[in-house]
Amino acid sequence: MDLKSKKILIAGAGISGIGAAALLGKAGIPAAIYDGNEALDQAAVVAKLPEGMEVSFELGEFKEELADKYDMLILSPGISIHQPVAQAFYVKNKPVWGEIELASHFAKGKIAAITGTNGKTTTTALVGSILREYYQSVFVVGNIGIPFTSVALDTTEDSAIAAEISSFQLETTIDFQPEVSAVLNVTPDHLDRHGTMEVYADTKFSISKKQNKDQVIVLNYDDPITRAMAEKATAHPVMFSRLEELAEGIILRDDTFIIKENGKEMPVCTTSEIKLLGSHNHENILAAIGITYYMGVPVEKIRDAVMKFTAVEHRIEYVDTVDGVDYYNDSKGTNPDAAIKGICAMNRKTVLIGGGYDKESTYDEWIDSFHGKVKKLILIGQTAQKIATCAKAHGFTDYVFADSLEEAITIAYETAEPGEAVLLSPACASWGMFDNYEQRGDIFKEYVRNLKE
Ligand code: UMA
Repeated sequence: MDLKSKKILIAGAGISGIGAAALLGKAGIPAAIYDGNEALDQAAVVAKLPEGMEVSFELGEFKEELADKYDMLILSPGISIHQPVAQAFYVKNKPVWGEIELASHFAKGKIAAITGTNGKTTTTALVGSILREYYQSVFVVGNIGIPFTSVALDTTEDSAIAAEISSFQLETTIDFQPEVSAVLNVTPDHLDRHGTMEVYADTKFSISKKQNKDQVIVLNYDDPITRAMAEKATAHPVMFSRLEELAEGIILRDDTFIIKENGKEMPVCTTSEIKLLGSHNHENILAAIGITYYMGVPVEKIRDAVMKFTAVEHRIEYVDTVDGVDYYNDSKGTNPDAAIKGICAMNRKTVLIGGGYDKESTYDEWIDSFHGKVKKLILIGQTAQKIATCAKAHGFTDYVFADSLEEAITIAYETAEPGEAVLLSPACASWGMFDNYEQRGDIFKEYVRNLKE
């Protein structure tokens, strides 16, 4: 499709929308930006766009006429395909693309695309590090916070791209065709947006919908939902397992990560040689080994990169020790399943800060994972009461409410004793109190450091 002849409307003036506008600007294509925020700082948006770019704004409540005025829509991931802005274009049979579709229209090189409920940021960052051991030109993009559109024009035929892709972004992919895709796991998340687990899992699987049999989809054998995807896949499925001795695939046998292919075994490294903690990270490593091996990286290069790799920011990240108490930032624990991994990684009594935006999750398994390890639960945000009710039903009553993250940290500081830990691992999204989980994690870290002053 020739975009130059199209009148394009971009919906959402956040990281993704600005990335899309900048890409169009660099490609010499004018664009208009729609945002629901009437008070949007237009000058701040223009300052982030290429100099002299032709851009106009449509702000406030969406008007149907805009779908007549424009030929196609580029939708930010935070806006669902069911919202009026997207529906207005769909009913007129006008194309609706997202960041990933737009970027891949311009990008060259090989793409490794990673999705899953949990572990996708760590796995994508690790995949990027491994690719850098072998490829000269590597880009790490997507839901990880760097829009794919921002680098699409810098890629060449020799580039390798590691893209973290959320279910929101997968709603608007059409011809996107990665060389290697991966679905790490699927557990309940974002059900307020996708409605049912079936729709959510299908959206995740659509990462592979345009792949052919010469391309690869890496899947988690230990997760029944992703295991079943192998049967429907048009790409060649490669399984990884932390628990089973598979005949083919990527496995963890005792303490060794092994690639098994065509009856051949290739050991990569052992758990004692790596810096990442926790069994969930062993799964991320298995996936990253599979993804990069099928992106053509030699085993010894994979080994070197895996051994060097350390944790990513906001994921069970050690912040500081204050008066003998260790503080950990797990702001990336945005759903109960991710937050369970945060608790499991703690090896002592922990004061836990949880709660946030309501994604209609259930918290039963998260509460059950406390196992006498959680000394006190400090609840913030929209879900505080819902979590408290659930905790009570599971016999856990050591909870208190706080009006802000700052107040929660003060309570945690007063509660935790030397040798114990304080963990921010909310089991909820940050929205409503913060712009995103990064901001929540950064503010947590700032408050913790202030405790020392
Ligand atoms: N807006 C509207 N109407 C709406 C919703 C939003 O006009 O109904 C406008 C807002 O006023 C704002 C803009 O849209 O100006 C925000 O757009 P956005 O919510 O799509 O956020 P971006 O800043 O563009 O960041 C997005 C992703 N955010 C979401 O999916 C919510 C970022 O993922 C991603 O890093 C970035 O694009 C680059 O790809 C964040 C995220 O929370 C990390 N992801 C979810 C997750 O990981 O669970 C999916």
